[in-house]
Amino acid sequence: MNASTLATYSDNQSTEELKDVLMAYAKINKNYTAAIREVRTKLENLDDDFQLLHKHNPIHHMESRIKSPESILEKLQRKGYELDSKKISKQLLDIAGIRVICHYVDDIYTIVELLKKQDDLTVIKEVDYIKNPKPNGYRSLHLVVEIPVFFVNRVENIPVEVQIRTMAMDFWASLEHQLRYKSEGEIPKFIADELKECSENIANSDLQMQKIHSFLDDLDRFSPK
Ligand code: 0O2
Repeated sequence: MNASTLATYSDNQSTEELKDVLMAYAKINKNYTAAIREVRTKLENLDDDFQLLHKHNPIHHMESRIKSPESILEKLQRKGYELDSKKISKQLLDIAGIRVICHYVDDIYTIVELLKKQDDLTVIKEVDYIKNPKPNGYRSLHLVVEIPVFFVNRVENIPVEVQIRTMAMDFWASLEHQLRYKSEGEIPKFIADELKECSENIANSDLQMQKIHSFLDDLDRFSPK
């Protein structure tokens, strides 16, 4: 927690309350880090096994993060939720996040299907921004999965948001994010229009690349060993 967040808190709360908030975040950080580890391991195992069976890694790379205290507080406020560490895991489903960057669009749906087959993992939310892109052009597939994490004397079901997208979609999203951050939320219209056009070009290129890759697969399958 940074100095300004602490300052906002310390203005309004007693030392005891402040200590509680810090303890709650330390616990959140530890528990959600454990949940990320579990889901990452599942994804790594799937990627390795897929490579062995199909000579292709669906996953290019992964990134993960725990939501910062500022971001947690901002979202709680925006959604009108009170700060209660016991309710937080039901209210905010994206405290733990993993971003899975795939080579091809088909890889995204392969990963989703393989995750859904794992019976210790429950998909509690699925939003397909690839089939239904956001109006600004954002494309990605979002899942929230709940994973049981075994601690010393208890098991906790912890939600983890998994964002799955191609490298091209990721490239677009990071540029759009930077622009939004730099322009404090309001991207000028002419840039927003260009971004939208880029998103459509990228979607077409992703499909073309997918087609070429499938052709490569066919060549491999039919070429004499
Ligand atoms: P961060 O830093 O990535 O954690 P919400 O909008 O959060 O109230 P919901 O339904 O969880 O509610 O949102 P959504 O839109 O399904 O997914 C939220 C996350 O998806 C965002 O997290 C981004 O990571 C990503 N995302 C969604 N829309 C866009 C977009 O238009 N551009 C980019 N670049 N990313 C997007 P956070 O919370 O914004 O932040």
